[in-house]
Amino acid sequence: MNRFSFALRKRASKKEGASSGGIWISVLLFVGLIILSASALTYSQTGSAPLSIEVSASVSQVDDPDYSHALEVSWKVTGGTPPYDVTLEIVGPDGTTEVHHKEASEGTRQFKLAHPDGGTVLVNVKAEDSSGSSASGMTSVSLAPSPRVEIDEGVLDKGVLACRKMAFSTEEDFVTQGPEPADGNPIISDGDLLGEGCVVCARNADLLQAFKVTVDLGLDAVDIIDVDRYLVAFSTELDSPNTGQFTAGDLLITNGAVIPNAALLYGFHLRRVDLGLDAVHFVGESGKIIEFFDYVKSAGREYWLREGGLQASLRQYGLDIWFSTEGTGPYPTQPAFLDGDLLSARDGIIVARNSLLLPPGVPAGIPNRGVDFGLDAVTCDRAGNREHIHFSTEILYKREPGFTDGDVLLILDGVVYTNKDLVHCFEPKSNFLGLDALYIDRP
Ligand SMILES: [Ca+2]
Ligand SMILES: [Ca+2]
Ligand SMILES: [Ca+2]
Ligand SMILES: [Ca+2]
Repeated sequence: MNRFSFALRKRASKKEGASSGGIWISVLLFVGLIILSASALTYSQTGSAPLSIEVSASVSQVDDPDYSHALEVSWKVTGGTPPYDVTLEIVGPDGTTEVHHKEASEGTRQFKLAHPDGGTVLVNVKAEDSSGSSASGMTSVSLAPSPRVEIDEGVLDKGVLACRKMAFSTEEDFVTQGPEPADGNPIISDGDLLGEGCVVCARNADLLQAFKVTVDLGLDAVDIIDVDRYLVAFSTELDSPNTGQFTAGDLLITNGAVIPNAALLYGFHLRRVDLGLDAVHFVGESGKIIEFFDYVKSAGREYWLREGGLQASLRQYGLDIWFSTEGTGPYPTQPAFLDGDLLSARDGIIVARNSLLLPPGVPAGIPNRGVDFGLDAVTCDRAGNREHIHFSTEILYKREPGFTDGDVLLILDGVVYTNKDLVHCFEPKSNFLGLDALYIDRP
C-alpha cells in the first residue's frame, strides 16, 4: 500500500461536517432490517404498552468526491408516556460517533458518510419518555469499499488516468531508470505531468494539445478536475509561442480555455498586471467546476480581462480559485501579499499567509519572522478545508523542523512526503528533482 491511499484512509473520518452535493448511485448494497432491542422495557404508570423502538437502515454508494456512502435511517418510538426524548447515534467502522439529539418520535433521515474503505456502521436510537423510562434500538449496515483505481501495468496505456489520486511535476528534467513511459521515451521533462507509481500521465505537449503548441513550455501549477474528461487546470513556465495566446502567468485548462493572470488579481485591486502563476487549486463542487470550464472557454480570453468578470462568475458558480504568484504584490515597501501567500481570486484575500502555512518554529513571513519561503505548489480538498492544505515551498530550511523545496508539506505541520517518496520509483540518478506542481485527491 502506498502512502497516498494511507492518507486517504486516515482522513476519511474527518469529513462528516462538510456539505457537498453529489449524484447518488442507486445501487442498494445492503438493507439492515428492524432489530428491536429495548434494553430497559418499562411499563409506564398508566399501564399502556411498553416504550419500544423500531429502527431500520440502508446504505448506498455515492458518486461524490467528499463522501463514500449515503445512509438512510428510519425509526419509530411507541408506547410509554409521550413525549419522548429521542437521540440518534451513528458509529462508523473507525469508532467515530455522530450524535443527533432531539429527534422526532418517528422519522427518516439521510446521512452522508466518508468511509471509502467500507466496514460496519452501527445505528443506535435511544428514547426516554416523560416518566423517565428508556429504551434503545440498534441496527447495523455493511458498507462496501469504494472502488479505487489501482495502479497496474495496464494503466501505463491509460495516460492521465494514472493521475486520479495524485499528480505532480518536478523542477528538473531527468532520465527514468524505472517504469518506461508509454511513449517509450525515458526522458522526463519538468513540463510533464507525473502520477503515482512514477507514471507519466501527460507529456507537456499532451496538456497543450488544445492550444496547438508542440514545444515544451514547462509546468509549474496543476489541478486535476476530472481525469475521465481529461480536464486539467495548469500553468506553464513560458509564454505561448503563438502570439497573444497565453502567458506563463495565465491559468490554462486542457479544454483550451484561458484565464489571464490579470483576471486572478482584480480582487486585489491590481489592474492589468501579470505577476506569474505558481500554484493553483479550485474550490467548489466538481460538477460546477466542469460547467465553469465550458463557460470560460466559450467566453474567450479577452472577456476575462474585463475587471471583475472572473470574480462575478466564480460567485455565480459557487467556486473559488486559490493560487500563488511568482512575484510579490506591488508596492515593495508595503506589499499586499507575498509570492509565498495563498490567495483567493474570488475574494481578493489571503487564504493562508506564508507564516501560517509553515510550522511555528520556522521563521516564515515578512516582515515579522524574516523569510518568504515561497509557495510553488498547493492542493487541498474541494471544500477548501484549510487544515487539508498540502504544499511545497521554493526554498529549503535546514534547521529543525527542516524541509526541502521538493517535499510535500501539510499546513502548520511540516513534511508529509519527501521528494524521494515521490520520485524514487523512477530510480533517477539524483533523488532530488524538486517539486513545483501538486495535486492530491482528498488530501
Ligand atoms: Ca515543473
Ligand atoms: Ca506559470
Ligand atoms: Ca509552481
Ligand atoms: Ca517546491
